[in-house]
Amino acid sequence: LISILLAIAISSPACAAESVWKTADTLLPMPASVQELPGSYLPHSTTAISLSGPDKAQLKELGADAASILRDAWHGKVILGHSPGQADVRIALVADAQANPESYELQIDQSGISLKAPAADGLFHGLQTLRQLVPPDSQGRAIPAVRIADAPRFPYRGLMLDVARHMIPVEDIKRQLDLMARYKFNVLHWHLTDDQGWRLEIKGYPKLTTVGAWRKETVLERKLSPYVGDGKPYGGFYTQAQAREVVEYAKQRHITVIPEIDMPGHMVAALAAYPELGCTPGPFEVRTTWGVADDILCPSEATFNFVMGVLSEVMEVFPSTYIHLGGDEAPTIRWEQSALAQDIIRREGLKNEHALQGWFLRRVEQFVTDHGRMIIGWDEILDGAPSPTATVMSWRGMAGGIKAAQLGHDVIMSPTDNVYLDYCEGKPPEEPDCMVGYLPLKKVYAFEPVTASLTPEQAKHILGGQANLWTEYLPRIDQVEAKYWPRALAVADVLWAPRAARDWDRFVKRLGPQLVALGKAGVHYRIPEVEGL
Ligand code: TNX
Repeated sequence: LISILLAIAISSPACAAESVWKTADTLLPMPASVQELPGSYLPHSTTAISLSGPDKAQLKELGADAASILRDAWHGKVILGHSPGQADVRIALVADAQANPESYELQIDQSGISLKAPAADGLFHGLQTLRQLVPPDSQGRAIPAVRIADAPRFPYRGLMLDVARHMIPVEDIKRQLDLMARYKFNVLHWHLTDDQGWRLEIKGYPKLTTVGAWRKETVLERKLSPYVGDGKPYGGFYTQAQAREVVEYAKQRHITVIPEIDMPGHMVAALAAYPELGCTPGPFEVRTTWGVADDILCPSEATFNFVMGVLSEVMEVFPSTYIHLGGDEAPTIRWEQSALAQDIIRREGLKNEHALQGWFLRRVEQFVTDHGRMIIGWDEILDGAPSPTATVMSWRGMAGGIKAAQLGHDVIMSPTDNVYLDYCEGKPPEEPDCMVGYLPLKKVYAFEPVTASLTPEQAKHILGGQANLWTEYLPRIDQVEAKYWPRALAVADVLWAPRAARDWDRFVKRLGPQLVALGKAGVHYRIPEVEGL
């Protein structure tokens, strides 16, 4: 009986459906549409690639990417520059001003592989999908024929990395960029400054890195208290040349690096270097404890000059449309006590210190927009009447983002509840190196940037989402990687795949091959405690 049932199963249409899932179940993020075709493609010992389209320089880069994917997979010879008629792999840029530049179509059939897109972004994403269909060392294996038509659900798909609390070497950042690209993230939000360290060289303000990049002790504290230091100094910074290198490396992977210079709070490292920027005389020390500091920038003309000087250099290094100005967790106590701050409040007819923070940020925003850029701020900026052109990053849950979208701001959703990857993945206290809060993989996968409380018009303001990694408890790169991976894969899927494709069990299935891939790449990922994996 069993063999009869098996025979029926193999020859029945259900079996065809099964192989659709086979292809789709290897892909992450899930494409917008995956359609099974009859047959398969068996690679030859030599693979010829054709490249067609207007932008030769871009095509050359993409051709090199394709060749490296196919060599890793099949270990055969790969030749670039054939005519499409003779090629096994046909890559084409087909300009279409109406189409989403990140979209692509990938078809595999007996005749080979064809990938086309309206822009280089789409071709690049298509190659990442191809990499998953032809994983490393899969020589001799036929690829089931399939047609994939794909485009992201959201245009902004980000990961944030905090290098202020712990310095992360350039090589390790590059490695995260490699992984991000594979899963179609397109933004790295680089948190470069905080109370515990200033990490970017600023030529006009050298003390930011001679003084502000170094703290007295390596911090060993387990939680917010009690504090334990080991007595050894800790620090480091990126030269502008290194930062440019990261920007360029990201660009080659179709990722934009958005720098954050957090102000007016989270600025104690800068105050340690230039105490005259504070409301009290100081001296200040680069902090060796975590949490929120009372000392913030004073809204003086000296501070504006400083901020403009810093941002001028930042904008030279980072070509991103957006510059992140922070704006989170700025206690008002110093401004309440400051004659200078109170004078501005009176002069400008402001209601209180929150309104003063709004005034401060609007003035800085003006400087940024005068340079043709736009700003992002954490959701606290809503307390100070931000200009409508400011994009709001909602971290204290979704409420700030919802309110911002209702007010007409663009929004990036980044709520602690779902996407704070510094929170514990294991049940506390099993994990020593995490922030309080329990965030297992399934809860990350439940992240939904668009809520029912938004009208379709308001929902258009939700540009996407971002997962944040604060590094208070993560001095080593293996710890950083274990916090990102694989939970960032859930974020990647949520932000790329159509809403209707959300399915936990199938996600778990699709995760399997990706964990194998992460393992092969030597990533220190954390094995999630998930049933059915
Ligand atoms: C809040 S999220 C912060 C960070 C901390 C983080 C820890 C945000 C804008 N500010 O300074 O590192 O919590 O989870």
